[in-house]
Amino acid sequence: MTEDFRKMWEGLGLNMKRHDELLTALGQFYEGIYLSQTNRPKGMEYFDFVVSEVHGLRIKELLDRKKEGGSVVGTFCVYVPDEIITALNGISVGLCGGAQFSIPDAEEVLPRSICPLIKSAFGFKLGMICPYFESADFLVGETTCDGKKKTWELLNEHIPIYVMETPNTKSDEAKKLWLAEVTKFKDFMEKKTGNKVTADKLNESIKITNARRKALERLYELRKSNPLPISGKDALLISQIAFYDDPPRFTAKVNELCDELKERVEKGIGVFDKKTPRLMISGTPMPVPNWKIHHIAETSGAAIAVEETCTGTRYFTQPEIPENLKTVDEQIQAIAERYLKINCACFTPNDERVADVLSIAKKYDVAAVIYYVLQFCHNYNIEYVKIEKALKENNIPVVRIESDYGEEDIEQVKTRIQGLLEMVS
Ligand code: BJ8
Repeated sequence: MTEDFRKMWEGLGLNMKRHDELLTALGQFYEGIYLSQTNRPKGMEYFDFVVSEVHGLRIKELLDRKKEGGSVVGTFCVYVPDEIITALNGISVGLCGGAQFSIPDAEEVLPRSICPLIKSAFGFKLGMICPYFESADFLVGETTCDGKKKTWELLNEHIPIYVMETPNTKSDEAKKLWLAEVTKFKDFMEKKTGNKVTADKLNESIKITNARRKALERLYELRKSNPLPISGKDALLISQIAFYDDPPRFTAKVNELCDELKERVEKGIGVFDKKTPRLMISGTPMPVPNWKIHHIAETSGAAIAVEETCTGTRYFTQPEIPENLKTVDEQIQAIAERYLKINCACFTPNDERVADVLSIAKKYDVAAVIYYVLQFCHNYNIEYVKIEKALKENNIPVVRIESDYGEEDIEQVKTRIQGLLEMVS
């Protein structure tokens, strides 16, 4: 099978030397971070398998779907409506980069002083390293931050990218703009795929996407228990995999895992001692393989109970889209409304996010918060001021950690997390 995969990667035009190096590094990294954990739920075996096959079987599935007339659509933000992509026989794959590996490739072109998530993704394309990028027919970007929207212009020189204009406010005018953008995206997708959206197809894809979010919500509900039935690291991995695995299969596997976790909760079985301080992470998303903060925290005497990030609660907490609307217009309206409820720091003002952080911290009974900012992300960095104030007023200690994907600051991050833990013990 490996020989077949090699042929597949060569067929995609990957830089095989760099790709081999990446796979080796990823395998070693994963082993050290994930397989070293003890008392993991049995249901994690599926997710370990997905990681081991991340460039193999899943890529083969994507290419097989393309042969049958499907399109692979690369995305970078939870604002891009998966429902529309799925209804048009598309497969959405999240392409945000979480690896240091591709950053030197990006820095050949991009300034160094921009967010590592953008550089990592851009570097994967530039270096021809990632089979997801090379499988994608086209990409969908958004204008959520300056770094992204200017990078799309450069990425477009390598692969076609359609850009959705995401508003900066949630005013009535912004709602109209967003509805128009979602409608335009549907029209674009129809033209690009040669398919036509029908209410039936859209209801079907709404059901698939709702089910995936509900499964994640169930997983997070179980993380409210003490002791925690699953580590934060494992929960993060599941959220990351949600962005590229086959949605119905992913949903079934998360639900199977949740059945096991429910049993653990009933029997009082946990992965950490009951007295381990529970922490929340709030801030920028953590795409694969960014497991840095979780790993440092959970090997420093803390347990991560919840993430208020787009690889966490921001992905699934908005109200469900109704599954039985009669017309495409009503469905598009409902999709636009649902997505505009995501409280990303790109909005101003954004008091809803401050309220979310407080309420999540309380619901998950956390002792403290790690506010995580990817270097050079001004939106999340500046928003910290309000979040810190609100948390402090509620006697919830918080530390801001601004970091990248490198290893240079690991000791410093560890010291800061240990300092936070001293405050709560
Ligand atoms: S909805 S958080 S996925 S934009 S790329 S803003 S880290 S400087 S990712 Fe995001 Fe959508 Fe918002 Fe969520 Fe900052 Fe980096 Fe920009 Fe980033």
